[in-house]
Amino acid sequence: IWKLMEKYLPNSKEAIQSSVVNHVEYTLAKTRFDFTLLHCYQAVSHSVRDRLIEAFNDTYQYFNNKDVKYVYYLSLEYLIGRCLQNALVNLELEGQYKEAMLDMGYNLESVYEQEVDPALGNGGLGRLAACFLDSMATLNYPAWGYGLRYSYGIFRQQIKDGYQVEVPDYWLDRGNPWEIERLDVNYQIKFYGSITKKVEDGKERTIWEGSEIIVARAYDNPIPGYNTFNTINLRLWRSLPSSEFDFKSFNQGDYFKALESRQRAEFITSVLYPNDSTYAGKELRLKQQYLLVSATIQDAIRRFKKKRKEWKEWPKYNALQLNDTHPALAIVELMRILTDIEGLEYEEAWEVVYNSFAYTNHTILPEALEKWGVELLGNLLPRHLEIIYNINHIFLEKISRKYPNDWRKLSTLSLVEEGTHKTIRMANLSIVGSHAVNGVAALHSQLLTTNLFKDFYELRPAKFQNKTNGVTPRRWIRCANPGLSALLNDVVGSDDWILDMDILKNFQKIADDPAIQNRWMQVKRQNKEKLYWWVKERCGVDLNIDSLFDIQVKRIHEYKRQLMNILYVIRRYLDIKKTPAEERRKLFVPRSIMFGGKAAPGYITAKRIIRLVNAVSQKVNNDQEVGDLLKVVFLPNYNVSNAQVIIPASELSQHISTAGLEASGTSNMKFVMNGCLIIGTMDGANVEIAEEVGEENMFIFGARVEQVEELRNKMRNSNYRDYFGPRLTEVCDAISSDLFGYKYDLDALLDTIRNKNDYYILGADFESYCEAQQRVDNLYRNKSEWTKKSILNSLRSGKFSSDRTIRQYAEEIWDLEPCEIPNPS
Ligand code: 26W
Repeated sequence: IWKLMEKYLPNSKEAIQSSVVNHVEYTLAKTRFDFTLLHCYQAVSHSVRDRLIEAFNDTYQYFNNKDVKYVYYLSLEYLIGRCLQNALVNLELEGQYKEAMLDMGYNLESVYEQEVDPALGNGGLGRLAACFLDSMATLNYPAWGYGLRYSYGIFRQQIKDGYQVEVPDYWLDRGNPWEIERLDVNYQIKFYGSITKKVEDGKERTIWEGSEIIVARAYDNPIPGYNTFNTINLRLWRSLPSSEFDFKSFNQGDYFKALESRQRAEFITSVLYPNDSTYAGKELRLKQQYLLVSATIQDAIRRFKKKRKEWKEWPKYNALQLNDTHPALAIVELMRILTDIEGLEYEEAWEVVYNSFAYTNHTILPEALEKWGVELLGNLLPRHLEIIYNINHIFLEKISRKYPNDWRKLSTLSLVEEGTHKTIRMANLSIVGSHAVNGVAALHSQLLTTNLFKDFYELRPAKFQNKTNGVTPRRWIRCANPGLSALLNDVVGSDDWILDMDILKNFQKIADDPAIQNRWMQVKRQNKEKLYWWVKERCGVDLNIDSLFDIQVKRIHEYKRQLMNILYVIRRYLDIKKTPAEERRKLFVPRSIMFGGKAAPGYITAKRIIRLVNAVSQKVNNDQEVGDLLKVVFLPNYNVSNAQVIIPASELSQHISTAGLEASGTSNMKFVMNGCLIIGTMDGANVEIAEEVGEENMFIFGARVEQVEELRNKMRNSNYRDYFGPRLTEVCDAISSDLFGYKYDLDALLDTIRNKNDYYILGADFESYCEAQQRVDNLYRNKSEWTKKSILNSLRSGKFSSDRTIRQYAEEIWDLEPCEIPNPS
C-alpha cells in the first residue's frame, strides 16, 4: 500500500469534480433528494482536506528524516477563521475549484459562507497565533502549533434592545471536516494528589501521585503554507475521561458516580474563557492551562526520545514559545519531568529548560497579569508549586548576592507575591525561565524594559527583545480583498507581493496616476457595497454608500476608548442639529460610523458602552433632519469572517487607545494594507505604521506616552468641568438630560470619566481628537488626495506582514532554519 500512496491527487477540473462527488456519496452518504448547500460545503471541504493530508504527512516525514529543530508554539487561543478559502488559496487551487463547482451549479463563494468560524480565542493574541501559523508554514519552518480544542468558542454576540446578549457557540454542531481525530495520540494528565520523597542510592527522589487522572486526545488541524508544499500541524487537545481511573468506581458498583467523573473530565476543554485582559483566577482555567502544557510537553518529549539524543541536546532540537504567560507552567512541567522522572540534576535540567523557552508579553495592564493563589496552585499541582518555590529560592539567592540588602528588588523580582493572599506571578516565572522575552511592538517592548520589567531588564538586558507583530497578507489581502489583489497583481505584473510585500514600495508612483486612482476607488466601492448589504441584512440600516465608512472594531475596553469615539459622534450630531439646514452639506461630510466588538460578559462598563452606541444609533438614524449625513451602526458578533468583510470596506479606522496601553494592535495593520487611513494615537504599532507610511498619511492626535501620567495627576486634582473642554461638557450634559434615554446606565458610564479620575484621559485627549476628525472631513472632500494617501498606505505596509515577524522570531529567538519539502509535481 505504501507504494500506491506515493501518487498525488490530480488537479484537473474533472479530478476535482470526481473527488467532490465521491465524498457526497461515500463520506456524506447523500442522495440527490435532500442535498443542500451545507452538504456541498462538506463534500468540497473533504476533497480539499484530502490534499492537505497528503502534504501534511509528507511534511513531517521529511522534517523527521532531515532531523530538524522544531519550534513549538504554545497558545491557549487560536482564532484561525474559516479554512476552506484559505486552503484553496494557499494550495493555489481556488480558480480550479471555482470552475469545477460552477460547472456543477454551485457558486464557490456561497459555499464558503456555509463554514462556521472556529472562534477559539478572544482577540488580538489568538488571531496573532493564527497569522503566525500561516507564516511559519509559508516560510517552511519546522513548526507545531499547540492549543486546546474547546467545544464552545467565544460566545456569539447578539444585540437585544441595545444590550449585548451572549449565546453559546457550539461550533462543532455540523461536524468539522478540517480536523483529524487521533484516536491513538492520548496522554494521561494528573491533578491534585500528594507528593512523597524517596531516597534511592543516596539521592532524593520526588514522586507525585495524582488523585484525578484524565486523558488529553490530539486533534490535528493541517495548516497549509502558500506557494509551498509544506503543511504544518495545529494540534489541539481535548479532555476525555481516563478509562483506567473509572475502573474502581465501576467495580464498587457506583455507576452514577463513575459517569459523573467522566463528565467532569470532558468539561475541562469545554469552554474558552471569554476574558481578555482581566485575569479570572478560576481553578478550571488553571486545569485548562496545565492540560495544554502537560500533553504538549509529553508529546514533544516522545518525539525527542525517538532521536536517541542526550538531554543536553534538547535545546538544539526544540524551541518553545509561550504566547503570553497562559502556558507558563510548561517551564515547570519540563523541569519536573527532567528531575523527577528522567533523573537529571537540578542544574542540568535548568540549562535544558532555560535554553529552550522564550516568552512573549502581550499586555502591560496590571489587571491582566496572571497571579495564581498558592493554595489553589498547591492543591491542584502540589509538585509544581514546590518546584516554583525551588526556582525562586535559587533565583533570589543570586539576586541577594548581587544586590545585598536590596529588599525592594528582591520583592519585585520574586516569583511569589507576599501578602494576605500569597500568589505566584506567572510573568516573573516566564521571564526567569526563558532565554528570551519580547514585547509585540517597539514602543511596547521599550515600556517593558523601562516600566513593567525594569528590574529584570537591568539584571539581563540581552534577554529583552522586540518583535513587532504582523498579519498574513494571504488571508487579509488575498482572501479578504480579491479586488485589491487583482489590482496589485496588475501593478506589480505578478502576484509576487503576496510573499514579499516590500516590493510594493517600488510602485509608489502609481499613487498619483488618475487611472489607477479610479480603479482603486472602484475596488473600495465594491467592498463598501458588500458591507452595505451585510449591514442592511443584519442591522436593518440603509447606509449611504457614498458616505465615509468610519470603523472601530475590536474588543470593547475602556483603554481602547470606544467611549471617546461615540462621544464624538454625539458631538457631531449636536453640531449638525445646530447648523441651518442649507449649510449642513457644506460643513459636514456624510459619515457612516460603525462599531463592533465583544464585551467580556462580566465587564459592565464595556457593556454600557455598547448600550450607549445603540442608543445613539437609534436616535440619530431616525432623525429625519440628519438623513444620510450621519449614520451610526453597531455591527453584531465581530469575528474573523466578519472582519474579512468589514476591513476591506473601511476608509477610516480608529485605533485611539490611551498612549502606552495598546501593546501593538494588529487590525491597524490589516486596515492599512487594505488602503484605509488611520485616525489614532501614538500607541502600539501605530508608531511604527506612522514611521512606514508617513505621519502625513494618517490622522495622529492626543497625548504621547510621556505626557499621560502628568495629565492624570492634573485631572485627579480638579473637577471634571474644569478640564473637560466645552465641547465634551455639552455632550455629557446632553446624555444626562436623557436625550438618548437609558439614563441610569449612561450616567453610570459617564461617571467613569467624570468622577473616577478619568484614568484613560479621555477628557484630556478629546479636543485634539475633534481636531483630527476635522482634518478627516477636510481631506475626504478631495477624493483624489484621499485616494493617493490610501494607495500609499497600502504600498508602504510591507513591514507588517507576519512573514517579517516570523523570520525575526526564527533568526533572533528560535535559531531555526527553514526546511522546504520537495514539491512532488
Ligand atoms: C488572563 C486573561 C487574559 C486573556 C488574554 C489576559 C490577557 C490576554 C491577552 C494578552 C489580551 C490580548 O489579546 N492582547 C493583545 O495582543 C495582541 C497581539 O500581540 C496585541 O496586538 C494587542 O495590542 C493586545 O491587546
